[in-house]
Amino acid sequence: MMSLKLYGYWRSSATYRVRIALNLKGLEYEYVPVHLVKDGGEQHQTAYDSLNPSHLVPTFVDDDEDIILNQSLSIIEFLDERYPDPYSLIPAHAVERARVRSLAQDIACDIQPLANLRVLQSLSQQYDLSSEQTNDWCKHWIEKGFDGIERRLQTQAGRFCFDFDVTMADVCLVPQVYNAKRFGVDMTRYPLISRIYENCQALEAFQQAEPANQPDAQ
Ligand SMILES: N[C@@H](CCC(=O)N[C@@H](CS)C(=O)NCC(=O)O)C(=O)O
Repeated sequence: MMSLKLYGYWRSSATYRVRIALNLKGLEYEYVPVHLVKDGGEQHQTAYDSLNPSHLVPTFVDDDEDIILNQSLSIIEFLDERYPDPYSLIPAHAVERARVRSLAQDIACDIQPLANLRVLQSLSQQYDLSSEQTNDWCKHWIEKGFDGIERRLQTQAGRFCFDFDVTMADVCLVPQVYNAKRFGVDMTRYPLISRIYENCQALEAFQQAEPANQPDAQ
């Protein structure tokens, strides 16, 4: 029996980040789908509540070690420290580490939360926004975030966000681009982000983590 489990949803960008990291580390894991929409959302039901009282995916579980973790960035950092091979997703040098973390947070803290399902549900149910308006809302915040990231990448990007190594920043960027496309963001505005996205997509670890390749994909 596999001891590593990932509770997630195919289209969740936070889950997608952890899938990429697990694949890059070459770790086998059981993927446990949590349907975020069906029956009011399985993330709110008792079975999942005991694992993650925040009612968000992903949740990472290691049964052998009795570890239950939420927050994709914390899970990725944990995996990076626990399984340093075949290479680190967070560099050793203090300044580089901080730069990788800040780019990851540009996405995970400043973009994704604004387009989260519960935010969109609140905009439509409490504030009566149409689906076209909530779509525009998501596009607006993704574009604001990408405008800054594209400019920052001009000073540092190589094959990936930081030169020639895949880092936690790329692991966050790719799912956010997937999400941006879903909301109709014009990616030709972001040539560097697009180039890095394509370079990552050439790697098997990224391909296998794609939403369409998950067992719960619809
Ligand atoms: N900061 C969290 C974000 C988690 C999160 O927002 N997950 C979304 C899917 S990407 C979710 O579970 N949404 C369910 C809901 O809004 O009800 C992380 O990085 O893990």
